[in-house]
Amino acid sequence: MFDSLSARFTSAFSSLRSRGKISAADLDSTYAEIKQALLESDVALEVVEAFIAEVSEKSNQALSTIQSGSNQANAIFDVVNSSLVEILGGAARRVRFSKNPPTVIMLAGLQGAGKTTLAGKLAKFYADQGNTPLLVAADLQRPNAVTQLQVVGESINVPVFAPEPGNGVGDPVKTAKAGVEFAKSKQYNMVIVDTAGRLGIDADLMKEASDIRDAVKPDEILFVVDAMIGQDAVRTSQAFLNGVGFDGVVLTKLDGDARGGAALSIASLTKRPIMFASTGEKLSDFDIFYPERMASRILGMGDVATLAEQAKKAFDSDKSAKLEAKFASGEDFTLEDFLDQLSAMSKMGSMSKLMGMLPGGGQMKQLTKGANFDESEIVRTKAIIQSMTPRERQEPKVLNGSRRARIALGAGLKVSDVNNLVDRFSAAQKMMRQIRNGGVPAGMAGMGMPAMAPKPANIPPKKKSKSGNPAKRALEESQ
Ligand SMILES: Nc1nc2c(ncn2[C@@H]2O[C@H](COP(=O)(O)OP(=O)(O)OP(=O)(O)O)[C@@H](O)[C@H]2O)c(=O)[nH]1
Ligand SMILES: [Mg+2]
Repeated sequence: MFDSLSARFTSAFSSLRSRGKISAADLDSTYAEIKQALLESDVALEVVEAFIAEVSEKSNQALSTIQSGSNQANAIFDVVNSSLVEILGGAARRVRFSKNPPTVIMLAGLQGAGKTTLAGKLAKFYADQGNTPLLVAADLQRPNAVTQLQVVGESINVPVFAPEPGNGVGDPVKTAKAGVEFAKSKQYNMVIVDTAGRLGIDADLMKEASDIRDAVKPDEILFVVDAMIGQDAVRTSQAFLNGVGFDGVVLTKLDGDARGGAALSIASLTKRPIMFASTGEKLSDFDIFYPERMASRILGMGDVATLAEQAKKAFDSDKSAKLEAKFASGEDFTLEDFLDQLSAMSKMGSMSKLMGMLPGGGQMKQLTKGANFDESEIVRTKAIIQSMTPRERQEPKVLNGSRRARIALGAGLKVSDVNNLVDRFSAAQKMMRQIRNGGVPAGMAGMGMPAMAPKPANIPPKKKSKSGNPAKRALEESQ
């Protein structure tokens, strides 16, 4: 998302920063470049024009008091940044909880936009904060829509209210109303109503959605929209705004290759804030939408705030503190610690997702397009460590030939893969000892990242098992 837009902004500003004093012609060419970049990202023309007009007016004001070229470029950058934040909806708004629970959230949007997935994500997000959500299946259009929501609900332990045979089957309005009544009687504090999607702007389905709205009087109607929608964003969001009305927008599939124009157009045209962002198929691929963070990403400054939050979530703080204490006390970093770190890293997401959050990451991603960040190397490394006994993880030196053969078999890999890992791990461990002892490690060998560490030649295990007795050996290896 936004990679090419971000690369264009970065290049426009780096050429502006390289000028001495900024002339009117420099400004014009910068605006032209920004305009072109936004249009190519599918931002609606009227939004682009309003944006450029605002930026040029504010820049002129800012420049009237600044003399030096680099300060001028920075002032324009600040103006563009704040205008981007503004068209993305300004300060993020949160769901308004009703004074009389349950708080009712209704989802509306085109077919396949991601409503049912979002229903699960919202339920999980709010349940994790101590709320008691109930999911209501008011999509009775597709035969398996109810089952889909039930599967989602089960996976997060959130109950789903669905019509029972003979009880208002086929009537989504009655189902939605009964669902809210049920939530009231059972004291759920939140109801999330999933509705049927529509292929295009379908009058019947639009009426169904507005009937559901009138029946359940939602506190929030969220318009769920696929970020890939491109230029159709304007027409579709206007149709939903007129047909059903909505209080906030949820952008889905932000993990895809969409050019991102929808994000910039919708909030600006409908004057409704983007409240949440959906970034993958997993129920945890979801976050509050922060306009400042998105603007920062578009401008090539990355999203370090989200990265830090994800790291905090992924790395168990107790474990991290223990590891730090262990390191300080002179104890060795073990394969068990390494496994913890690898698991936390995989929880943070794919390398390309993480790179997109680093300053300049968008550009890096463009430059390294197609480069193979070997995510499967992490999976293989985890499989090897997981096939080890606790003792082997603590004391890799016990790893003789037969243990290595057993581990390779358990992980479904070759003995040379196990050898490789153990060798690289030993190199990393040695380097950490050198750092701790104030020495300068020889090179950065074995940074702990198996995919990045240089591979030493495969050394076959030298020693045979200590014990020739198979029973004794099995006992030895079970430790
Ligand atoms: N990559 C990605 N896929 C998503 C995201 N959200 C939903 N999907 C996928 O998009 C497809 C459609 O999602 P649904 O949640 O069923 O969409 P819906 O709006 O309920 O569709 P209808 O019920 O047919 O109107 C599914 O395959 C989801 O897994 C997202 O943020 N990223
Ligand atoms: Mg659905």
